[in-house]
Amino acid sequence: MRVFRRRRSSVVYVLIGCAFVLGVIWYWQWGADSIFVMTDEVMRVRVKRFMEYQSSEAGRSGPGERGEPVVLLGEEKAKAEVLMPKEAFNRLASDKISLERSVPDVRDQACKHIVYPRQLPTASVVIIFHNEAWSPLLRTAHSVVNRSPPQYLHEVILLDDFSDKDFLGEDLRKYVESTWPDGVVKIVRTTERSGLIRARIAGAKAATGDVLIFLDSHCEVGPGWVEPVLTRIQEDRSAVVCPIVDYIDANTLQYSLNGGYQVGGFSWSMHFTWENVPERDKAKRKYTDPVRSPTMAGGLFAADRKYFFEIGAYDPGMDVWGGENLEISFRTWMCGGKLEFIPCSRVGHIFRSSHPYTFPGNKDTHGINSMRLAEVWMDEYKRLFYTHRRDLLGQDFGDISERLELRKRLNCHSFKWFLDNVYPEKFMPDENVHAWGMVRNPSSNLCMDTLQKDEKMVFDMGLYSCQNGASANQVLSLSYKDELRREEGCLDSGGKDGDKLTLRQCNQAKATMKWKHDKKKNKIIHEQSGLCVDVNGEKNDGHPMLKPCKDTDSQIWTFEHYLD
Ligand code: UD2
Ligand code: MN
Repeated sequence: MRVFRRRRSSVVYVLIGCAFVLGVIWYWQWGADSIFVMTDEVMRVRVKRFMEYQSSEAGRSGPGERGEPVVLLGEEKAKAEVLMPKEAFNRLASDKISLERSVPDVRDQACKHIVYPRQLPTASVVIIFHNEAWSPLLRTAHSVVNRSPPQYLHEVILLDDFSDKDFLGEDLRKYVESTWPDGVVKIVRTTERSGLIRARIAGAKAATGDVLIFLDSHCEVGPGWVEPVLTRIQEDRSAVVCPIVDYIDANTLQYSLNGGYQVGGFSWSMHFTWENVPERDKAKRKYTDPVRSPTMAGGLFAADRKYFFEIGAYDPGMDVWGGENLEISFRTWMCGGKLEFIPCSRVGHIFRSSHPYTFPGNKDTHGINSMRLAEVWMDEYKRLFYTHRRDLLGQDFGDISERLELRKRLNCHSFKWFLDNVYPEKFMPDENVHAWGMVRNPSSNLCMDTLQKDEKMVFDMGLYSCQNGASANQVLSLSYKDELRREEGCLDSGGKDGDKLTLRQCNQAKATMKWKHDKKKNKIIHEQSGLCVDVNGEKNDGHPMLKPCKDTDSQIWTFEHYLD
């Protein structure tokens, strides 16, 4: 028995040895050559195709070329209007435009003169989609292939998150295989609806290039978009970087420049916001330099592939949509990385007013995902999130133990560190203020209330029965700068008898936005005019207004909390 086993194993060794020797001979004779000839040939074809597109781009003609708007008329217009609410963008207009249309070069002049290194890491562009329409999806893929030099484009991964539209099955496969026979564009499919967060993780796992670049499935990249991104990550592998997001109009598909010079912030209700670049960052840099940003919008960004996984990829416990953008932002900063916008890299995105897909179980995934984010990363500041989302208190947000372990393992900073060091401009409604909470007129038991108006708009502050701290609409702060404010909006007034209190973007230079209040007299005085805030007989849904100061109950106001 033993003899037999020994004899069998020696036969195996001899066979392995022979196979190895034959392998070496084959590789030496033909292998190396044939491998290199193959890749050279593929690259040659790709470079040729790229050059052809580049040289023909300026001369292209047809609807929507150079990013121009497509305006439908008559019957087509009527048909488009019926489709719009369902698809949340004008598919008929989009279908009229070539999948390879040209877009305007909206970069700053200075960007065009930068010489980037010849040797750069390669990119895997991951485009996730669920039931995306045909033309925006393929226009995204074509724009990436046509405008990324082939030596830097390792692959484009179309990550299908379990779409159930027929044309995204076989038709898509055939189109991709016949259009890009070299395999540069690949389709990877999830086997269940994963939501955009887990879909991105799946895409990242399938990728093999040096750098991951994520895009939504309705984008068009601009000329020279990829080189500045790869250059920055080559310089610093801990930089997670975002292109500037230009606008593609959902109705006309017009590509237009995002002229704002802005970075990302957030609201305490855990929504992404755009903020002007702080003066301190403007002063020490050229326009073309990367600009640091506290947060990212979410869809369009790049990271070193290995680094992306080292700092925890995404929270796989997050569903469908929302919250992941602030989670990756806070985590990147708190765990030793940095987040930046690259002004010379531009990518257009179709901004849609609603989601053209379902949310399984009709769950508020933004709310629940944000709970996970707040519980793992925001320490005591999660209170400010729950002030806005009291409805979520007590809801099940699943198991977060692995994310807490990740935070420990990476030895990440506290959220306070993030606020102090990365986002010192962020206003905290209940810290470093004289008073905050409900602003109440005791005799009427009415409180100042936003009446749920959209705080990005300008509107008059309202009055509503006090909700005993249960309504985020009634939280106001009296800041050290004598503002009466919400997160971003401050109360302003013309200063005449009967004027209402208008909430608009805070502006410290405006004297009409300064208010005085002292605990003893309990009046709120408009500094510039010397008039007092008065309930003036208004009821629920009414408005407080300015009146000459006098000794009356309707001018008494108390804050819920006083801090000094
Ligand atoms: C923004 C981001 C988006 C994401 C989201 C917050 C930009 C330009 N877009 O919303 O990327 O960060 O904020 O979560 O910053 N998708 C799936 N599976 C799903 C649902 C969506 O694959 O279950 C795909 C979808 O087809 C699209 C992408 O995820 O390509 C983002 O979805 P969106 O375009 O509806 O999100 P958007 O732009 O409103
Ligand atoms: Mn999108």
